[in-house]
Formats: sequence, structure tokens, C-alpha cells
Amino acid sequence: MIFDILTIFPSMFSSPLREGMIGKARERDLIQVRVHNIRDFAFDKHHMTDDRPFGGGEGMVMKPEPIVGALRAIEAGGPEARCILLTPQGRLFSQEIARGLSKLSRIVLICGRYEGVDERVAQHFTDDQISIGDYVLTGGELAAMVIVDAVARLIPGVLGNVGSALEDSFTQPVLEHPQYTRPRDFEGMGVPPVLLCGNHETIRRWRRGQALKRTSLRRPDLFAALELSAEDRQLLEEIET
Ligand code: 4FL
Repeated sequence: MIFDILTIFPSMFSSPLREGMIGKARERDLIQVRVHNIRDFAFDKHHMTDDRPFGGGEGMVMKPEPIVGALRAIEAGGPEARCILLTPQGRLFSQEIARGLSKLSRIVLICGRYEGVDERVAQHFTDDQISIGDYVLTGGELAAMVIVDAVARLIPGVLGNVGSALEDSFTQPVLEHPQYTRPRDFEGMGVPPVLLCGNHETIRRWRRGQALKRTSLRRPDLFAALELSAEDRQLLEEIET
């Protein structure tokens, strides 16, 4: 998998791409991430990447020529590449979208800054527009990094097999159960005794109950969509009483 990132702040990606599983995946050549500076494709005297909006108004808009120049230089138009603009106006990113992207061989991510990107770039040079949530950032860079991270960990070999069951598209979305590790007593706070009982079936049932309770309290939207089994209903009832 190759990621090409177009940005006016390439150094924002340096350490996030070096650390942890993403750093390891790059060392092992499971993924390749190429970061391109849009400014290198601005050929006017001052290497301008933005300009004032037609029609007036606040802020600056990213000019089309440098972005399209960069896209052409990296041959982003090929049949292999999916070209994505990060923008608050995009469709909302999700695990399902990450799963879809993880099957591609090349993803081009365009990071917008300022008040946005000239609409002609969005319209004619991208395949998709993605938002990572309903908030405004100072630019698309962190959103692009979120996509690289979420997609890369789904590529076979990047994580080992730890996540594989969790990523199964047939498992229903439920929040994770609480986790505890040593020490057994931390500043007077203990660990639920069931986790120390050694009975795997008892522990599995407790975790499932906790996961369902959490989901109902914190994510009523996810909970409403769940198809609860007879055991699930029983576990929830036990927790209520
Ligand atoms: C991009 C916000 C993707 C959320 C400013 C420029 C953004 C963003 N998801 N904010 N791009």
C-alpha cells in the first residue's frame, strides 16, 4: 500500500510516521508513505499556495495550480490511485470506510488549509472527500494522519493478528469492556474479583455484560442498532438488578 500525502506542512507527519506500529510497518515495507510539499509546485515568484476568495470574504483559499501540479507530478490520476480530499464538507470517516480503503493499492490524501481548497480541485481532481468528524481543524493534516493510521493497521501483517476478530465486518459494533492490569491494588482501588477467578466462561460473560452496558449508556445510537441474543438480554438484566 502506498500513501501519497499532499500538504504545505510536510514536517507535521515526521514523528507520527516514525513511531509505533506505523513506523514498524514502514521499516518492514508493508506500507510506504510519501509526503509531498504542495509549495514545491507553486511556480510564481513567491511560491504562493493560497489567494483571496472570489466574491470577497474572510480568509484565504488554496490555489488550484500547485495542488494539481503536485497531483500530476506524482501521477495520481492512474487507475490504481484513490484521490481523497480531507475537508469538514466530506462524508464522515468510519471503520467501514477504513476497511474499504485498506483493500486499495494506492491512496492520495490532499490536506486543505485556510478557508478551504478551490472547488475546481474538489470537483475535478478528487474521487472522494472525507471528514473525520464535525469539528474544524487548522488543516487537513491531522485528519490525513488519522486515515493513514486507521487504514494501515488493517493491512495484513501490520498488527500481527491481534485485531483480526475485532475487524470482522460481521461482528456488531459494541464498545470494548473495561480492562485492568497489575497492580491488583492501586492506591486503594481494586480490580473486579471476577477477573481473578480464573473461570474463562464467567469472565467472558462478565465482559460481554460490561460491554453492552457501556454501549447502552455511552452510545445509545450503536446500542439501538444491536441485535441482542438471549444471553445478551439476560446479562443486561443481571447488571440492572
Ligand atoms: C478535515 C476537519 C477533515 C475534519 C480544516 C481543514 C478537517 C479540516 N475532518 N478542518 N480541514
